[in-house]
Amino acid sequence: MGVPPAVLDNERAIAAERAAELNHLLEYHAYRYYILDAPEITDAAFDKLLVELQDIEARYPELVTPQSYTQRVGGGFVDIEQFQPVTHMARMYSMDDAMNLEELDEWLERTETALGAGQVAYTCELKIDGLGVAITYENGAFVRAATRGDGTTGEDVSLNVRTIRDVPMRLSAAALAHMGADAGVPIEVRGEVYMPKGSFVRLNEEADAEGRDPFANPRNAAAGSLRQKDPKVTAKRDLATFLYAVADTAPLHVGSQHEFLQWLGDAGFSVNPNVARCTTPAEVHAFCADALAHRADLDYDIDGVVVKVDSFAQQDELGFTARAPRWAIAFKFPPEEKQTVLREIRIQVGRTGVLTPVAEFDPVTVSGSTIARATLHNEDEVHRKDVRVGDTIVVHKAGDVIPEVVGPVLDKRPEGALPWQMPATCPACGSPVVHEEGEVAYRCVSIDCPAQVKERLAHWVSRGCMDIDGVGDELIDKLIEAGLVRDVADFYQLSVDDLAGLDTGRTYLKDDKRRGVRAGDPIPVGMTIAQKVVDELVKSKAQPLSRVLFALGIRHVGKSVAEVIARRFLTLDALVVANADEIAAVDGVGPKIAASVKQFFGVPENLAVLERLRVAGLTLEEDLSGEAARAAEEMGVAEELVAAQPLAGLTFVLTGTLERRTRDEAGAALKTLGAKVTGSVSKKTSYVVAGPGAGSKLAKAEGLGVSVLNEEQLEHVLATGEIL
Ligand code: 3BA
Repeated sequence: MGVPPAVLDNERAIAAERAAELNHLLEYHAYRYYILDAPEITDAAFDKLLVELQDIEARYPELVTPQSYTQRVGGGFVDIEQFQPVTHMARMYSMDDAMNLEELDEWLERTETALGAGQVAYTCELKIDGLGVAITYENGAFVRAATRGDGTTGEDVSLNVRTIRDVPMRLSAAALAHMGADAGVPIEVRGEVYMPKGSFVRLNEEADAEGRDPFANPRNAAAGSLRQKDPKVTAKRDLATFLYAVADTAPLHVGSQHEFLQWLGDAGFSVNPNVARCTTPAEVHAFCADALAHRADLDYDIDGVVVKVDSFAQQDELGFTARAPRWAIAFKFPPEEKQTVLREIRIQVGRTGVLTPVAEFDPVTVSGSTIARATLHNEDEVHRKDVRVGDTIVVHKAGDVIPEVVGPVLDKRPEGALPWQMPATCPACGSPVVHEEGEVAYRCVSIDCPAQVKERLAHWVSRGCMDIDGVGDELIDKLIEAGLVRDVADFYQLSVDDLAGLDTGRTYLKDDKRRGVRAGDPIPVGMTIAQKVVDELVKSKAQPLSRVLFALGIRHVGKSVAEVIARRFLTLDALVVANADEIAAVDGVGPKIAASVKQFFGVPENLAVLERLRVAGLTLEEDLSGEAARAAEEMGVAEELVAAQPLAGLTFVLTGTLERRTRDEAGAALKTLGAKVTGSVSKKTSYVVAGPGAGSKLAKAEGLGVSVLNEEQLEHVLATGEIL
């Protein structure tokens, strides 16, 4: 009202210009950080630029493009469908393999004969064990990414690849300048998406803590992450890339593989630094030997070396077979597998009673470390592999990290070796084991199975739980043996006297006349240590409810589930009386978890332990006070409302355009007041917030009779917690 249209146009133009500038800055600083590993600005300064861009795009949604940096945090751009088929610009060939040095030499000889002995230079690259992808740029801007697929057609994974931080959204000006008059020609670069080993280990630890199945190796983890339906999940996975090929080299104006790699690096891509231009077969050999020797030191998996004829002119002379270029060969590393003898399949009883078979074998060195056991996960897995006690087995390290039994060597199977069977009774307590419908796991359901008791106690004190330092596995064994601790509440009755004098499970290594001890004597817990343990126990009483919930070891309640439940209910008392529907309504919790929580609180023994914890002085509350202030400040809602959670149990769906906040911001603000926000309308939806331009969701809400709020009503809800 009252603002002339010309002024608005002008403001919009200024915003557009600033958005473009911010995008360039963000791309540049991301490049400094992720590719060059030499940031020029702090993380906070970077975040500030990103927030400024997000604000502009919130005000002018038409400025959001698929290339915008905001789309990299897993925003999801509506115009691009995920997993649609994509035809590659040119075929993505396979490579011929050389399985050993003889085969590599045969290829080198053939190549030298065809091109002239001593006339060939080779580019040697590490063979990254990731997933092949093709990324397309038009006029220097990212347009799409696809998996390799069958080499002709792959799947559109643009949304997910956009979240990979080392993939540039724009090619550098220098790289485009190098293309000269061809700068406008679309290019399709190719390479591998991989997950660093360290990130793989962390991801699996998380999966473990939350009761999800772990990934077998980094490659599977990368594949699973790349094929996520929700790019926000991919954005949180630490994926990275190495580029090494292109559909058509002509527009790049380079004459060889090493010049091409240089161009890729200049353009802003991540290129593996471990490459060499070799001018003799002997140098190629040396590169392969060196790569093999340093394989374990790299933070990513490699499964060989790719040797390519360097000169494009010479590549053209050799051409292709039906399947692969004649100018390249993949020298595959001999698999790092060893044979050993399976001595025992031991049953491990976890804290929730799950029986896990573990292979115990003669120690062998694989990928630089000695291994002697590997989990066999469950009964199905043992039968699928059909490993039997006494078998000679092949072992390796999945993703170079996790020991794994590959399978038996059938030729070496001793006579009379019997197929393995899950025991009918728990090896720790002798009670019958239960195999629940539709579950792979067998469990011991005895409440006081000593193995479970021990695991539960160890879980309680562990780092992510109550974080009680100084109470290790050995001490827990001794505490159980001495009859001092049977459940977690017993910890809080321990005195310094109880602890001092218990033996630590370790023995003196040397005689010590002054202290009157001899080598081999058990080392007792001293007063200092005993006092420290008691102090740690006292300190742990202040742990928030979320920690306690996780520490209790309720089935399906991992760290993050415990956190969302604690934030919703705030006190143990409120949670104990909540019904399953209320628990299931928490974002990130479902009926299965809710049922498990209710089941736990339905057991009188568990309630008795909780009561004793309360008497011992544990807080059993979640303190969101500091957090409420922070969330309130950030979202522009009242702190009292964040504390009161007036929208708990209500589910909102947002659709159409909002003026005052973006949909994401409005959703986040609703969540701080306790609401659940979902993407699709169903019978369970409490309210649909519809702005102008709302389409099918609004129609569906009306069809289902779900109440619809406009933006003004939404602001009222956020300001007062009440619905008009
Ligand atoms: N170089 C994989 N193919 C590779 C371009 C050719 C090629 C690979 C490579 C065909 C790696 C087959 C799938 C494919 C792009 C076709 C590499 C690696 N070069 N360094 C010779 O590190 N895994 N894979 N990908 N085009």
